[in-house]
Amino acid sequence: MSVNTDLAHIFDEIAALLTLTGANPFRAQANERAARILRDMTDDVATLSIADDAKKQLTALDGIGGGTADKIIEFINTGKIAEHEELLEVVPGGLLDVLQIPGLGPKTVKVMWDKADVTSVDTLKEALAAGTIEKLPRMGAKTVQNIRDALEFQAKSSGRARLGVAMPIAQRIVEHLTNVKGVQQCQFAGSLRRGRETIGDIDILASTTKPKDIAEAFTTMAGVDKILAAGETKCSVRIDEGIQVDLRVVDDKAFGAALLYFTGSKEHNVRLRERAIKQKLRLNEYGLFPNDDDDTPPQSRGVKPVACKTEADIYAKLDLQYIPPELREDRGELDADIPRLVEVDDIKAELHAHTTASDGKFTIEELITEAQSRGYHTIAITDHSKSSAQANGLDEKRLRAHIQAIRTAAKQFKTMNVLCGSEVDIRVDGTLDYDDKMLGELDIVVASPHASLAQEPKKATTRLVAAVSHPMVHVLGHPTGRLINSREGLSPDMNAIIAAAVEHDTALEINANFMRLDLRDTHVRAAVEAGCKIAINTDAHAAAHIDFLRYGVLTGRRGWLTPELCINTWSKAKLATWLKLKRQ
Ligand code: DGT
Ligand code: CA
Ligand code: CA
Ligand code: ZN
Repeated sequence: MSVNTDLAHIFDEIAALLTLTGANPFRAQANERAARILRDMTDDVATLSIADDAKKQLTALDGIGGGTADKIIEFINTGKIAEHEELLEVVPGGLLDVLQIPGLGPKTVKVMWDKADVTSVDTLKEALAAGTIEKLPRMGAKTVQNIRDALEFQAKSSGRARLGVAMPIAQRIVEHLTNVKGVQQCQFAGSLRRGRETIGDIDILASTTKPKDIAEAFTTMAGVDKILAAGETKCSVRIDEGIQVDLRVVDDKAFGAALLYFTGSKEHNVRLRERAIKQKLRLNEYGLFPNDDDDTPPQSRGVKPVACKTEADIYAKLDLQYIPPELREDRGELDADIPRLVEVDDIKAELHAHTTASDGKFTIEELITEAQSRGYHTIAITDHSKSSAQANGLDEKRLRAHIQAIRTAAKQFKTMNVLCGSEVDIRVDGTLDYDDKMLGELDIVVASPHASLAQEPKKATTRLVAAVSHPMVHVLGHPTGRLINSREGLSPDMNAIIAAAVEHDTALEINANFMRLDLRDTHVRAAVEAGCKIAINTDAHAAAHIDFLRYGVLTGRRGWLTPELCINTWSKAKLATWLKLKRQ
């Protein structure tokens, strides 16, 4: 897989470099297409291209021409592509970093390079400071401000991987290590286990009877880019995705104590240790021990721990309820009565999903079938509204035809409650993209902001409060419009929105896509405390997106969300009744 990813990366760079040299756009597009095909491909291109008929096999793939096939074979044989190397001699490599800045495309970067001598992020910063950028053609004050914001945001967010990127990697590694001879227990810990929206590094714990074997298996596994440390109890590697992974080998009998310690957060651990001391106990990564005021660590004196095998044992001995990892942030979890939190298996309805009518990949039937196969009782089909032209949003005429098509398709699915809905744009002034008559013809309305996401906070508050207060709106979709690590989104007064949502009985969405996770955990917590209804939706455009549900659920749990407040967990009848209340 890794060769496919490496090659895709190079084809993307070739495309960008070609645009920067002012080459024919078709050449760049061909390279972009090659990158996309390589990323989507499940076969390892390295095995294809060593076959005798390599070129024939490669060109048989849709979208790969002779030139691209030659380049793939060249890369497999030599480890590089001459065209790429030649382009890098003409175009400063630093411009590729400039292209990574959100909102900056090759055309703009080319102008900056030609007219303002920008060759890297640093020279861009200098040019911004000197005021040369805003004098460039077609470069308004707003664009310049956007570049400044993006640079600042990038500096703040650098170095943390998104939850949905880190999670599959960690699961793959845990599975790999679990199969190594001698391994007794293996689990990921750290911020990933707590379900944070971004992850600094991946922490993995294992116990084993053969420490050398697991260290060997870990440092030689596929995807390791660099070994940072390789000891018997701790190994660290950097993997191809640029993420650091730490493996700690711990004593099987005290696995729970180690898991508790390395799950953190650090602040939660501090609270637990304080509590232990008050109870004449002492907590560390080896266990919970009697506190005998001897400075030498108890485990090295053979002192028998009070608890160490499981986390549950330790919480119990500290007279605490078991605290789920998602709550371990020192946000009052030691002093609260912890409710039963929402779980993935509780979810029985998807209330925000797209079909080919707008920008989704599903037909109506495919989407309903997918929801049915997940054991859901309800699926809402919510394609985009007319203002989202880039997403092929529907005008009234197309929407009415779509409603008819959905009603017809739904007849084949007797047990499913299929809802005709819309993800209607919240315009910049808070008005909606369809009139009340049109909205009234829909079973469910998810109102979301898509454009003007750099709006000042006061205006954003007014805009979103108007949307949640609208009598036809059931759910406020991805309320801030942020994209993790790439776009800040709106910064409204969330308490005002929550208050309006409670007053008008509108649900706020946790968009489960790991790029969004919007509402974020802290907003969910505030909403839950106010008794606000919450929807967890995947906003699925394709089948794989439905699996993002878990990230939404993790975010909900971090916000102390119970099944009662999460409308996607309700029974078919209860949900249907609530939806109809807004149609009376
Ligand atoms: P990250 O990686 O920045 O997203 O956040 P974490 O929470 O995964 O932090 P990390 O990887 O530095 O350490 C993993 C856990 O190990 C952390 O949550 C708690 C524990 N830990 C690490 N260093 C300390 C420490 O100095 N004191 C305490 N009490 N715990 C620590
Ligand atoms: Ca970590
Ligand atoms: Ca770590
Ligand atoms: Zn959507």
